[in-house]
Amino acid sequence: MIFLLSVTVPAFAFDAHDADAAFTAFNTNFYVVSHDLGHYKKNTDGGRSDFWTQAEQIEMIIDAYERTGDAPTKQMITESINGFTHHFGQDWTRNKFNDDLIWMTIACARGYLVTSNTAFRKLAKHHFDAVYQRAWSSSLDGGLWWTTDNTSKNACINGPAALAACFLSDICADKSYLTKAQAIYAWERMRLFNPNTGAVYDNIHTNGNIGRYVFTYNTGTFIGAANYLYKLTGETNYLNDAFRAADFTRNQLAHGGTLPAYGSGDVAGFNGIFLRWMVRFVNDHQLWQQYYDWLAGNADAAWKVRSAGSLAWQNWNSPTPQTTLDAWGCSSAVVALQVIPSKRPTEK
Ligand code: 7K2
Repeated sequence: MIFLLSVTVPAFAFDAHDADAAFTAFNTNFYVVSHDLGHYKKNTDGGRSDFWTQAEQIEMIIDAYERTGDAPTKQMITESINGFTHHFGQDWTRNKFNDDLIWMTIACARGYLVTSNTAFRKLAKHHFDAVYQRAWSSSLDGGLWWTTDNTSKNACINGPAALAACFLSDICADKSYLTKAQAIYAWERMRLFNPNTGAVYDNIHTNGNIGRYVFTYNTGTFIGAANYLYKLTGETNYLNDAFRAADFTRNQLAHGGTLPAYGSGDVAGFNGIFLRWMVRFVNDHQLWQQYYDWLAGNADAAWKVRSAGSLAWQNWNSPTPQTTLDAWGCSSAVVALQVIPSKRPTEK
């Protein structure tokens, strides 16, 4: 019976109802709330998503809210940030991963923007400041260390931190954060970005060795930071960088089609992060003619692999298996359906 169900899921193109259905199914399977404290499970068997994947799933809720403006979704943003601080505390600096703190900083800054809850802004400011203080150094000509072990400077901290500083410049009305955002971005561009190809390399070790592999979450946050810095400064060089990284992702990482089929673990949700910042860039500059077909093709591919229960895992080339599924892996498809418009927007 389960076998029959699994082969009779129709393969329709996605529409706005599908975006609702994807978010609802995800929450049915993974969301836990009690006493107004929310969190996402680790997988369909239970557990709890860890620090940074929990933070990124809060961003997914914010993506859904930004699409619909639904009051229950807004409530979930508050519940899940409160659930996070109930579990991890109000000060996260015992966690040695600077990137972890910054992912949640971005979630809190965005959470503040949509709820006006100043406690969320305070969390964002406190943790950005703590990371900047402990992680910026002149070693390797600047940039932020990935962890407090100070052994490498990675794209996964510098791109998100540049973004976080842009958000803080806005929400704290404090231009010193813009200065920091520009410095962090300039360092990442100098050390980890290849302006000829658009590649955003993963990291540089203290010995100068560069990890030249490129993940979609790193091109995504680089595009997000470049786009935000353009918005705050009007400098067109930032936009040129964003185009380069976008085209590298489309042409080299996705080969013009479906984003990479990542395995399980931390990598499983990388494409959702890419799409969130990529679509923001496309929308801000009305680049739909250039990118809509590719983006919508990805949302379509993500939705087509869904299970009978409407969960879609992270490999958008292959049907979602009837096994234990990780929430983090299933979150990329949900993000795709929230941020990519189901109808081609008419360019303004
Ligand atoms: O090596 C870093 C990064 O440069 C690389 O892109 C990814 C690939 O792996 C790590 S970042 C993953 C960490 C995030 N913070 C929480 C840690 O548990 C996790 O290892 O996946």
